[in-house]
Amino acid sequence: MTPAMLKAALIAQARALGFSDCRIAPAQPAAHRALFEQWLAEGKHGDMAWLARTPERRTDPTLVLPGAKSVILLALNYYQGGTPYPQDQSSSDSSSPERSESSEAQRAKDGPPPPSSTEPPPSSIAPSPSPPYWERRYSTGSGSPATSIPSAPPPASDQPPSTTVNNSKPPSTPFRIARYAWNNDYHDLIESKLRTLTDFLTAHGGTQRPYVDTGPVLERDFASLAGLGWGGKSTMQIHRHLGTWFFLADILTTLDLPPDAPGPDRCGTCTRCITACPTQAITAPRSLDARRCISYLTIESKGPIPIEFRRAIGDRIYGCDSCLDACPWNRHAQTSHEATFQARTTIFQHTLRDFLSLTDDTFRALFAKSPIKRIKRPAFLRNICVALGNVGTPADLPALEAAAQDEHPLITEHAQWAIAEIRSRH
Ligand code: B12
Ligand code: SF4
Ligand code: SF4
Repeated sequence: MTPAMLKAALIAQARALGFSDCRIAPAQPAAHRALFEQWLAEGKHGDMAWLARTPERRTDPTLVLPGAKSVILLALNYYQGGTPYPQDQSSSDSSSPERSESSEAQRAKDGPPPPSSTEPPPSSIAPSPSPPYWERRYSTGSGSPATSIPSAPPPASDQPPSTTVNNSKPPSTPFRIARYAWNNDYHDLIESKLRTLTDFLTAHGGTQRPYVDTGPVLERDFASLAGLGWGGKSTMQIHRHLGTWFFLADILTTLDLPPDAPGPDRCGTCTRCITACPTQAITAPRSLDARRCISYLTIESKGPIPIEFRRAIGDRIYGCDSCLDACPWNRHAQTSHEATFQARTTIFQHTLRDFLSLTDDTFRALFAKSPIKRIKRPAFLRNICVALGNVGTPADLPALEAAAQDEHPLITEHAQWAIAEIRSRH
């Protein structure tokens, strides 16, 4: 089999496994490794010491897998709509997430839709009996692409589609959890898919290392090199068809596969993500100070949340999607077919106050297989207290007063802060 044939077979397998895109970068030092090193030197990784442990390996795949020739980049769509409550999908799922206005009112604000385009789908995914979503969406039903496209995919221009993004919270959610954590942990699902691809490559003589942010690889840097989207000003990797709502996975391989070409930066003059960030964590285009990021503060940081950020966290209890919600390229995001990412009802039927009564055991049971389980009860209840401090009412005070007696000092201190915040408001 020639390298080109092997690549085509790999892409077909990736698609059959549910990946939305699969592209190849040469295994060479990361293009923006100097930026990564500077970021570490400035301490912007905060307490994530593991990021600074072996920067030379993280920026050079041949040090992770000696003899590596190619980095295979894979994208898996996890978008499940604008709200975890299916009954609310009709008002918020159609184009931009987190819209609380009717789509008609929103359209009036947005102005005309983007120009119709016949731009082809990403070239690295070749046609197959099960076409990817963008072909299905625009197909006539016979499996062949439609000649007239009813609603346009993102324009080919280097400017983002023009749209007004309503950044208010989705209807009737008493709290916000980042979409990627609405249900099961993506690592388990993606790792099993990567094993299938790795077995296939091994059978063709390759040695592989598969990762889904589980290894020292600057995934977004290699994704940009392979043309799997571009590095947005929010630092999110953006794909013309998926927006930002996809996970990245990669496989280092000793097989020499034909690389894909990088694509253009399509952020243009837009700066919506920077404006939308509640904590000004995006300190400059493509530069994020993790210590200010709500995702870091509510997930990665194990200690107390600095007072200066508590109010800005609002009702977010795990992660943050604000710079993603603000991105106009998400206007065309399509719902993922992976049912494992659909919001878990048992989590979303809770009120903020209910979470305060979780014990270690009930916490583990509620968040079994969820990424939230990883932060453990004390950090989760810390987050709940911050959210209650921001959106709670006097009715929440008895539950907070009980939490203020918790044996874990992290919970106690945040509960006391929340009580003082509610009392100062009422
Ligand atoms: C540490 C980490 C975090 C940290 C730090 C994030 C950060 N921006 O650095 C925290 C906890 C804050 C975080 C938050 C989130 N994360 Co995170 N995170 C990671 C992790 C494990 C490492 C990232 C890293 O190395 N950061 C260091 C900085 C310097 O690197 P970088 O951000 O990747 O930036 C490089 C590229 O942007 C590259 N680059 C690429 N193209 C271009 C183009 C130009 C012109 C330039 C100048 C640079 C450039 O240059 C930079 C330096 O090399 C990756 C997985 C991985 N192995 O990469 C997931 C990952 C980046 N996270 C992911 C997700 C989903 C999130 C959240 C959305 C979760 C949430 N909803 O709460 C937020 C988003 C916040 C944000 N705006 O980035 C996904 C992103 C997928 C995507 N489409 O981009 C990843 C890839 C995990 C995965 N396997 O899918 N994360
Ligand atoms: S995830 Fe939230 S806090 Fe972090 S950079 Fe994006 S908008 Fe800012
Ligand atoms: S919101 Fe940010 S990432 Fe998205 S197009 Fe605008 S500048 Fe780029």
